[in-house]
Amino acid sequence: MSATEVRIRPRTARPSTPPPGPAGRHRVPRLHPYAARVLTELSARVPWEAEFLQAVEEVFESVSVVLEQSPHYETERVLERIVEPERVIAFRVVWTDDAHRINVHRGYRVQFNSALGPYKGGTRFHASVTLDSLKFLGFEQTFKNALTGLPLGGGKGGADLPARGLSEDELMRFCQSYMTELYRHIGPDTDVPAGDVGVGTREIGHLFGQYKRLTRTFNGSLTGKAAEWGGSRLRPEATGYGVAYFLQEVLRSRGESLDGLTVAVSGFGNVAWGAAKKMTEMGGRVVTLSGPDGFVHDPAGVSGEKIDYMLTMRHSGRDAVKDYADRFGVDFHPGRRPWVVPCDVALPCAIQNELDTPDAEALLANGCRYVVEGANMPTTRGALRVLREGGLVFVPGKAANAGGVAISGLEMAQNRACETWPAERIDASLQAIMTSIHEICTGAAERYGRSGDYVLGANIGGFVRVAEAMIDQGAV
Ligand code: 2IT
Repeated sequence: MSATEVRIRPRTARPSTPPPGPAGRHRVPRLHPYAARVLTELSARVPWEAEFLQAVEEVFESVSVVLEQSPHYETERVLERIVEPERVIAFRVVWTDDAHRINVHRGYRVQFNSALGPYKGGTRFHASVTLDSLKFLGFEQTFKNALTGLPLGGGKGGADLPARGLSEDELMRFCQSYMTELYRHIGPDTDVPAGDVGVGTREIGHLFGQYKRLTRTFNGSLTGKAAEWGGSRLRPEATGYGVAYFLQEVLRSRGESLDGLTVAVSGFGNVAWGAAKKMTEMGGRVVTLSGPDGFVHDPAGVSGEKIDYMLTMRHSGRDAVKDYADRFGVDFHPGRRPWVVPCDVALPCAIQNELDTPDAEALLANGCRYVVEGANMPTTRGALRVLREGGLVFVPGKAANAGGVAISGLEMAQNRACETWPAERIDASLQAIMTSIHEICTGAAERYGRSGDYVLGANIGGFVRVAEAMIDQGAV
């Protein structure tokens, strides 16, 4: 199929009543007056933090039904407290490149909420990193971590580094400089960073090496370490596998399975890789991958050596998927996103706000039945509304992609116990955790009369656990 042959029906072709989805249509709930007031105050205080406000509004909408029945949250001023990070660390990251030029970047760590445990969350090295994006990510992380049931608070960090394109040496110097500031703020009982976009096992290695040198301690202050020296088996696979396990639960609850389903995936990084691997194993057919340069359409399915090639692309330092098309002789669609390709399941696994309203309309028009967020908040507010009201099943990232941080939690446990657990044990725990998150989501949605609404279920499930712990711990 060539670029022009990708079947996309024009937007006007969308039936006036979308085909009935298995989930039923979900109205976006109205804000409770208390939530509306706190959101208005927050918007006035940080009007430029668009992504953070987007994440807060979505959670506030979902928990509005809880606020109605539990007035103590207002008396305890839980919303005012929960949107305020406990601590924000911002610092300069200076490093010298291979041409001996001095480079300056901005590094951050947002220690968002420690009600349930030490701050825990990834480190993102990407040009898009700002305090705003890290606040949204730290906020989301707090509820995601709560859903895992593990003792993990929420945090996020990173730097505005276009990580791809740096030489190996430059990357190492950058990591060392970043850690030279950060080391005094983290620790196994304080804050435990991991990887995220632009930070994988290699970067965690450089960060850990510098941490160890500065503190003279070998401990579990970082997760995502190589399995040979303190990392957990299956940590690299965990986020993507977790997405696949969650999808399996969703399908199972509707009497379906992945076998024979067509899946459109965006991104080609860690989450897309793990998800493609596990979903292919489960009988699904992954027909797209994408990068900032466009998307590839592989109707035969991304499987076998093609999945391994995703790792090669990642390590090449080129932020592009065209190489895949060249190598495997499939179509490349420059500058476009994969949501125009007909699929049963759409899996945005790249970056925030990568799926917008026209994309959502295209998915519905093409008969997509499930959208599962592998990335954090990849769906815009407008797209979310279209998808939820359009009757397909929508699973938010804080539920679907929690497998990564869950296995980070198990890495912390292994580090504390000085143990290395076998892959089978980790995989079984991952499956159990994803099943439990699915139960929490469906249970909470049902309790509030919104059966099948995973957005509502995930937000309420995470929020209540954090809020109750905050109340128990007093006004801090
Ligand atoms: O978004 C995420 O959940 C992560 N980047 C993983 C965080 C972690 O601490 O493993």
